[in-house]
Order: sequence, then C-alpha cells, then structure tokens
Amino acid sequence: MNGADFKQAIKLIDNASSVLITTHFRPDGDACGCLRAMMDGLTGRGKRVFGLLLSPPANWYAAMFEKKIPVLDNDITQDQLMEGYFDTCDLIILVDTNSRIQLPGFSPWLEKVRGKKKVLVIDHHVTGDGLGDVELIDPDAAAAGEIVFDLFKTASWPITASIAEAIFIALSTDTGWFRFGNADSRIFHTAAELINAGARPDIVYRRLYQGFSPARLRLMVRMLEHLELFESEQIAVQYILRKDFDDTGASGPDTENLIDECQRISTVEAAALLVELSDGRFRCSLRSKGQVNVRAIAQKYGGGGHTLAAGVTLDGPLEVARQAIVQEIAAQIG
Ligand SMILES: [Mn+2]
Repeated sequence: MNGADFKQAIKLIDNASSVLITTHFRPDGDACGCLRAMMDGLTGRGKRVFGLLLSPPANWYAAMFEKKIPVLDNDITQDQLMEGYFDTCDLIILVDTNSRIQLPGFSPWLEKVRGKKKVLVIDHHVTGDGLGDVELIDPDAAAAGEIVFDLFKTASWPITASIAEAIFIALSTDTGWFRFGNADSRIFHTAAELINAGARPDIVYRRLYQGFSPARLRLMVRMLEHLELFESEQIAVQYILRKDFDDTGASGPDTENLIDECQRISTVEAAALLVELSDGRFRCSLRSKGQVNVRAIAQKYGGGGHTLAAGVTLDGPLEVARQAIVQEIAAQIG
C-alpha cells in the first residue's frame, strides 16, 4: 500500500454519491469503530451513507451507533439484498475484512454486482480474496482503524470528536486495550492524536470493559469452571456449551474477549475457547502470547486471523475438536 492507493481510494469516494459500508460478520470493536468512523466521515462529505452488519453486534457495540445499523437476515433479508435493496449505491466499502468467508449472506450479492459497482477494501489482514477495485491493505497496522485514520489524514477530512472516538475504539479493542504484541509505537502515536481530537479513553473503557451484564459475568464464570491446562500448563483450553447460554441467559456476542481471561496465567502461551454453535459445531477462538502462530492453525482448518489472534469453526464433538487444537498448539511449542 502506498500514497497512490490512498489517492485512488479518495477518488472513488469523491466520485460516489451513495455508499454502502459493511464489515465482517461477528463484528468486533475494530469493525464497528471503522464502520462508524467511515459512516460519519462520508456523511460529512455529503454522501448518502448506508451501514449494514452481517450479524448482530454485541450490545456495547450496538450502543456506539445513534441510529441502529440494519442487520442482514434480521432487518434486511438476503432476498431483498439480491433483488436490489442497495442498488442505488455506487460504492461499496468493506472494512476490516477482504474475505468472502467473513461475509456470509453478503458475498453472493457482492459477486452479482461485481464490475457494476466500485468496491473499496480497508483491511489489515494478511490473507484476502482481493474483493476490492481499490484496496487499502496494511498488514502492519494493528487495527483497520489505523488505516481509516491514515485515510482521513491523507484526504484532509476533519476528525471530529465522534470520529476520533470511533477510531479509538477500533485501535483499543484490536490491541486488547493496548496490551497485545501488536500495540506498537504507531498505535500510541495515533491514540495520542485521537485524544487530542476529542476521544476520551476513560469513557471508552467504561463503556467497553465495564459494561458487563450479570448474565455475561455468569457466562464467564461457567467458562472459567471449564478451564483445562495442557503441556505443562502452557496451553489453556476452555469451552462454552449451548446449555451454559441457556442457564446464564447470556447470548453469543457475550463471549467476546472472554478468552483473554486465562492469559493471566503466567505459564499460558496459547489459549483456545470453543463455543458450541446451534448446529453442533464449535467456534474456536485462538490467542497466543507470541510463541505460537495461531493463524497457521486456524488456516489449516479453514479459518483465519492474525498470528496472535485467530478463529476457526470446527466440527464436533467437543472432545475431538479440543484434542485437535491442543495437538496443533503443542506441535508448535515443541
Ligand atoms: Mn481488525
């Protein structure tokens, strides 16, 4: 990615009058932060802007948006999408992803309008399907929010307090509140600029990290009760079953970041959290403190992500999925 890419991206946006912005399913803070920043920024440029989410966001992310962002399958059906619900849009922007598998229900339409509408990708993942006519891809960026920030700076678009907060949410969540190995000097520089522009870390922290419902805390307790350690306590594996959701009253998005809890154990090098899906498969989140490349493991089973944080969906039963993951991690620890 270079300056010419930014120029092309700005040209695409300048030439568009109506823009649809979306992001990967299971939207996280980076996804939602980039979505809000781009929606605000482009509205400020006089564009008609539509946001779309591909699965329901967690409550604490939903609360980031003044107006509810429609969710595919809930508010807009896939049929409506295919039949032209967003056909007035002349530009599609994908943030924090460039992969078809991350765009369930949306990628068939994207394929259908290919060539007819321009697509801009803003992403920081190494792997991608080349979905954009113009792609701002920076694998060195700790969050896609960094690239959104660079875009605003390059274009000289004003960074309002609201936009600064949205990008701050993107940066802070993808770095685990600036704790992970991807929290480099660049991100602290950007964070400082965002604070100068009006972002309030204390307010963001309270909203994102002190906003648990009692049900979510009870779900976390269940997960911790299921903690098992392998390979001299270097590998932590936890699971959450459908029953745990039923018993606690928690829901799918409540699992976000819960995997990070077991990383507090000093010996733990890598962690996995298996969450049972309604179809009996398991959504497996993987984290590493540096020694283990969890993206390589996720990719082997059809998933993806970053070297220190990745995800993959595995077939059940639980015991088989768990054993496979423990073996993969153990092989890397050696
Ligand atoms: Mn991201």
